[in-house]
Amino acid sequence: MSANENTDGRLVVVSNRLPFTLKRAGDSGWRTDRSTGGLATAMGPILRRTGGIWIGWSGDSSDPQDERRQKTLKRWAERERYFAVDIPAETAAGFYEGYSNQTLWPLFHQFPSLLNFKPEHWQAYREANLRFRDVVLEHLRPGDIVWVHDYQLMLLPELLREAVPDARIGFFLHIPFPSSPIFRLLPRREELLQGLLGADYLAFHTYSYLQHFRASTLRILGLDSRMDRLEVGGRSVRLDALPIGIAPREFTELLARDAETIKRRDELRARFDGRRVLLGVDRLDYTKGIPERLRTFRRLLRQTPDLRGHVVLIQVAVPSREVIPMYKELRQEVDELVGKINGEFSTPDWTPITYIRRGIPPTELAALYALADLAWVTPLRDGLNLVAKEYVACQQDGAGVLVLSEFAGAASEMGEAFLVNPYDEERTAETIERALELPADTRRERMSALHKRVLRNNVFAWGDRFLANLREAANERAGNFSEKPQALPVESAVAAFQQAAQRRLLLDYDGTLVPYANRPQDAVPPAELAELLATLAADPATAIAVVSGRSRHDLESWFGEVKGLWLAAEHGAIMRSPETMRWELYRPDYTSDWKEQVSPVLEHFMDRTPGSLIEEKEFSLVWHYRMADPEFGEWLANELVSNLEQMLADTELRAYRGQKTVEVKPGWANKGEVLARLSHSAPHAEFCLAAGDDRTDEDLFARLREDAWTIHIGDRHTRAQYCLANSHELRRLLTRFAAAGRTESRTAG
Ligand code: ADQ
Repeated sequence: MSANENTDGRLVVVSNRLPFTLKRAGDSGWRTDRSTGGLATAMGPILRRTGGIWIGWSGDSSDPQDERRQKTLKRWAERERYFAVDIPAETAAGFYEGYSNQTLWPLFHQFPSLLNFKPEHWQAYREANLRFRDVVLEHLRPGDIVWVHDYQLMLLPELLREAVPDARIGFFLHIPFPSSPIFRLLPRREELLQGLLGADYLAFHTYSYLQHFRASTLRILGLDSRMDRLEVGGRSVRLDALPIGIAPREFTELLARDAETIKRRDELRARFDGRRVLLGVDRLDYTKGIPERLRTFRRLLRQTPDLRGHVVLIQVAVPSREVIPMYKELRQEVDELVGKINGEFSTPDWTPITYIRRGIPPTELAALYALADLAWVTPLRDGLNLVAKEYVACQQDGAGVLVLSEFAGAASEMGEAFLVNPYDEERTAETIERALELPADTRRERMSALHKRVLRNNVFAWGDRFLANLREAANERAGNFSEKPQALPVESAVAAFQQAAQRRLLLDYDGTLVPYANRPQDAVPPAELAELLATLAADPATAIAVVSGRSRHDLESWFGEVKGLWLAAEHGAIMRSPETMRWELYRPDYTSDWKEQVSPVLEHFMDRTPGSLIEEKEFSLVWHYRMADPEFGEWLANELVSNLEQMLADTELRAYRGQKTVEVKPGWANKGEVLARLSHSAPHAEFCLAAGDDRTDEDLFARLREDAWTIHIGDRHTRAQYCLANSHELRRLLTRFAAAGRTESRTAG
């Protein structure tokens, strides 16, 4: 069985850590610590259903030869199907504390000044990714689906793809993807992007991360993409925004049925009776905005004396990554701030901040979430933030308030929260004060909308969607894209042409029927080309169309006299049928008002690029840079497309990279659409051939039947089944067709 068949296959989850952690238990042996959390909860049922496995680092790098250690890991494998990757201590340090958490983490969270890069950390990162690859390969079976998680394993998709070209691979990034000017600062940025592009399906929490990723692949690798896909190495990579959810019942069940949780909640309620409880729950990480929160709280108490004695902030912070100096400093800073604020405001019967610096068990956490009047979730930057969702899940019929940072990915789907900019401590304090004063009904209304959404968009729905999309993407790749098109078997093509009673030929112009010229106006067809097309078009059994991005004026002046020839100009936005000889608009209501806004942008690029020029057509504007310095031209073209994409995001216009061009045109002006309108000519054509050389022709190839002869001119990656080296070869083929048509009509006559 091939890995591409649409079978359900086993799921192979790969993440830095397993749901289990291996810990030394004194001299007596080894202990297994279990970590809970949405991902483990969500993957559990899917892994059981698919007979799947989970691969990750054990968390320990000491004594791999120790027998008792090996026994423990063997037990994990047998009982849970968790397979541990062993990483030597030095590699683990460079990989985890080094490149992952001192290079990628700060940069991806928009803290470039905290970036610390060492070449040996990069080596360790690569080495660790290779070790993960080896363990995956050890277990991978045909038909399996591999789901790689997060920033520690960004090289893994490509490493797997090289080893098993038809593997089905998905990747989910749990942290933000930074904007491209920031991503560009990253040492080894190219390798990371290439690593990710080994996947069939790449998903992020939000559309803005996805956009940032696209901008980076465009600017750094020069790869053009659409919103939901990118083509690379003859493969298609599907892109998506898919925010993770939580397993709400992990919390709601505790509150509904677990005696200990209910008791704890009631105790806490009694203890804080008459006071409003504000709650922060975070890993102790500089991205979570804890000092900013504490300072904001201090400001609140300073400016509103009435609140003193009536509010408390419970801040729970679990220490993490403590070997990294930054984290140690943060811990100190938070300790000091809490001390100062409590020192400044405490009274014998009230302490403003209750600070818990450790992880707390789920029962306690659920009780706190149910208790809190306000959850204060204000990271400076956060991929998504699960705490926001966990709090909302515990507020069934509650009147709790969620104050959420606009820089948390969760903000993009939690519009009913009170969104704040955590750097603006003054306004955040105001928002908190205002939120606390709102009538309970208003608070309940906002919370209820959030609550329903958190329950519905849960982690199970997320996992199912990820896997369904990944399967679809992998199947599509296997089906649609030939890794390399074959050289056209010319004799077979001529024979098929000759035997067919009806034929249809769709031919691009520039780069296909004629070679490119430096200036578009110089690519004039030689007289024999018009004659050749005329000979082909004269045969009633053959419908033939020139389908070009050129203006109707160009096509008309070159081929206007050729009888029987279809002309499709501006990528099909306007067509002329050989019967009526009239040009017809695809969208009669089209207006070109948009050009006023887009022109200045293109002009700006033209001014910066000696040798480049702008061409205006009815439906599009094109920036040509064929004569510009090649590298500079490519670099600017990437930048231009990226700027235009942001500018045109809400319009029907799109920016496309062609052969040394950037073209802005309506999305519906596309060659794929031409086909529908041609179908009444030669409706029963058994022989259908399309030839083209650039991206716009791929739309046409994608729409054609599987038995069509799709021919790419050149050597780029393509959907086409066949290729020819250049326009001369294509014209030679067409000349053979013309001759074959004549022989046949002589025979018939
Ligand atoms: P994290 O950075 O770990 O996750 P977050 O999404 O808030 O951030 O998840 C933290 C988890 O730890 C929550 O489930 C929370 O309940 C728990 N937790 C935090 N402090 C605790 C404490 N003191 N005691 C017990 N439990 C505590 C990364 C990304 C996020 C993204 C997730 C999931 O950084 O942006 O939301 O992955 O994709």
